[in-house]
Amino acid sequence: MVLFLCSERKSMAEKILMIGSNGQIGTVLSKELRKKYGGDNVICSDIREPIKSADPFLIIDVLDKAKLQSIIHDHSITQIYHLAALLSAKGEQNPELTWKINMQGLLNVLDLSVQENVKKVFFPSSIAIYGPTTPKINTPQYASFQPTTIYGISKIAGEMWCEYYYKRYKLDVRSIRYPGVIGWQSLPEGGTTDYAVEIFHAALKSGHYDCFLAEHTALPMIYMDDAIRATLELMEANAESITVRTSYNLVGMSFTPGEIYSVIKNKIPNFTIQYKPDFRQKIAESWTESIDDSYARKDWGWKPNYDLDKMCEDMIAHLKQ
Ligand code: AKB
Repeated sequence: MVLFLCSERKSMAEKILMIGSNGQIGTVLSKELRKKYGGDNVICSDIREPIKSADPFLIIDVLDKAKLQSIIHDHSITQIYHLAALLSAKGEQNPELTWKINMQGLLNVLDLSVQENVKKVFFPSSIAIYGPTTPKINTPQYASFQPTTIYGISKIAGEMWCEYYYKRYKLDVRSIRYPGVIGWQSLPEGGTTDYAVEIFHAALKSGHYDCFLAEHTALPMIYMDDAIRATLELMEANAESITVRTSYNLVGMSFTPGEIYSVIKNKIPNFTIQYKPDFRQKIAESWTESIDDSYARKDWGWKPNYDLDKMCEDMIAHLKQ
């Protein structure tokens, strides 16, 4: 009877919980979800209050399982977007804490989703799962993945847990391996691909950028608009069309710091750059340069809209405003 009421209630309206909504992707994705499902139906949450308030908002530490359970239960949550994680560069400064937040946090979400009858879960994976044994060009969906960072290790393990929960408990978990995400709306924090956002702010503010990666280091990237659209398209796809239950390869473009610098310089002629690679260079070198995302294209119709030129134009136009 209780189960019946529960599933009946959940078929009436979506109630979404986003965990880690203050981050680079969460800030933008939560707004899009609110447009789609209605403001009151998307509960944002993080361990700190956001800079700009976004009601309804709750303080949640994903490691506090009891509190998380009562929130999922009391709000009759039907979908969870679990975005809370420490990224590649910051993760290396505290591997134990990174493992705890990234891994235990995900396990709490998966476990409670089964217990509380949550219909769908989104888990962001990353290009950080790739490593020195992974083919660097056109990286296939299935290959050898031996990541070198604790962030990458937590993401590949997380992917396996998602597939396990899908197979064992029929939990509808969906996931994307995000490349570096570039957007004007929010700032990334603690990642290796952060340079590709910082460079725009520096170009417009001071006209100079000290780049922490070397000039010729190519990495896969995606513009925020494409990343958000991909996430929503994946979450709305028919469950039968999803053939990958670990995480989908996905890419918008690939470029080096030298290449993005010259596109920006075309638009801001006095812009200068100096390459000062630090510990993040080694992380970037362990990742791949370009990605084969044909599974995402075939299964749910993925197609990026932005290449390097179009992205730079849009970024500069928005940041100038
Ligand atoms: C990072 O650089 O750590 C992230 C990522 C690629 O997941 N942006």
